[in-house]
Amino acid sequence: MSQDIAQFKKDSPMSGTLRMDRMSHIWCPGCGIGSEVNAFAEAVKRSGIDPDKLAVVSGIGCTGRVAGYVDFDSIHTTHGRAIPVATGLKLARPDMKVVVFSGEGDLTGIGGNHFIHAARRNMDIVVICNNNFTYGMTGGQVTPTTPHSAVSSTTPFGNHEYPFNLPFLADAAGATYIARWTSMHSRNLIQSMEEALSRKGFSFIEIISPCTTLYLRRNRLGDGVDALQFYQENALLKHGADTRTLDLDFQGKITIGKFVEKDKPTYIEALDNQCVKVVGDDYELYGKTIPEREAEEKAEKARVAERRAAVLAEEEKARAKAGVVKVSAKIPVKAGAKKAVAKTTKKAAAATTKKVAAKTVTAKKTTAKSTTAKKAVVKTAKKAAPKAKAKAAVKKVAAKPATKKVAAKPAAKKTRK
Ligand SMILES: Cc1ncc(C[n+]2csc(CCOP(=O)(O)OP(=O)(O)O)c2C)c(N)n1
Ligand code: SF4
Ligand SMILES: [Mg+2]
Repeated sequence: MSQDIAQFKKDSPMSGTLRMDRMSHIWCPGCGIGSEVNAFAEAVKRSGIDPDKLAVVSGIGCTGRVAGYVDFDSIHTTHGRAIPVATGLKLARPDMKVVVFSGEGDLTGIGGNHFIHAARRNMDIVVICNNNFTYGMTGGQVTPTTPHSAVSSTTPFGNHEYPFNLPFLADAAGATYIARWTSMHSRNLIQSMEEALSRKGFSFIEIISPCTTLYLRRNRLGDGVDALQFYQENALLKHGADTRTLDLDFQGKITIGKFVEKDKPTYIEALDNQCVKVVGDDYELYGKTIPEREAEEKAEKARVAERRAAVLAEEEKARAKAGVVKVSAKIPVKAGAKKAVAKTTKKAAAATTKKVAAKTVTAKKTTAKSTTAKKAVVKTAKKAAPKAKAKAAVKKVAAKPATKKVAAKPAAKKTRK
């Protein structure tokens, strides 16, 4: 490695969360996995979680390679077994945040049984599922989510099976946090991953993602950029949507958002409750009583909050320096809440515009005495006006839902030979 590249890797904003020494990665150009990993690294950084208390488990597949690129403890385990390995890890180290990052084939094909039982138990893990509708690594075979009629190497005349609606599957099985995004929705993804990392219980995030080399090419859907444009034009934001309505058709609309967020005792909490009933308050897990473990948890939570506040303050400083407006907020589950956020953001935008305008007027009043001063004021006012407009525009964008309802771009045509 040349000295320059070594320095570049060392200076990368991702070093510390991603293993820059292992770059470049194996993923194809346009594949969605890279941006998802980037979003994950960003979410971890912002979450305030101690990197030494985070573990990532992946199964086999292109997505399974994620475990090899994160700079946390990680396990690249066997096909379909990411969830049982993560479960074992969580039971052995309840103080750790355990994340599964795997493909839909790994998680819901060969690993489907583990998936539903971990959700049923409300196992305290975060499951991030890269859903590219195909077994990417092994040559583009049909998976449990391949849309009806899509072409794959094992369904050359079109898939005749009915695909899983993953959010509904997770919901029916008992998951307590469920969201779906596409690999294009980086900002939502970061927020959603941050939320999932900061809560307890089985959290499931599905990410619709392009497998450019096998799925897109085989279905004549263009390249990675075409896929992102398709997501942009066909994603419908619907927080709190009924998970039964989230089926995906071949090149149809993609409902995205946070659909479920609820509290329920986790597997370990339910076990604790049961054991206290049987053994009494002397019950211990790993030599610690429940109040002792709760105290430790509380102390760790305070440390996480402190680290998070420091990271956000740094970000705020950088934003202020660059003149960028803050847009982050907790994702609302209901559409009504979303409207409220939009309203508040719009109000804030109007207030900022007024403030800037007022500043300009004050400057005019106080300094416009001499002709040169007047000239300077005109200059300032001219400068301030587009700035105010730009600021208002940025806020306006923030106030809009992350995606717009756009008239369906004709689905990229699937022509078969
Ligand atoms: C027990 C077992 N069966 C089959 C395989 C072959 N195999 C490796 S990866 C893979 C598919 C992975 O698909 P997915 O999870 O969707 O990940 P992607 O490559 O699409 O990211 C299969 C079938 C294996 N490694 N082990
Ligand atoms: S084969 Fe598909 S899933 Fe695998 S890296 Fe390439 S584009 Fe991504
Ligand atoms: Mg896949």
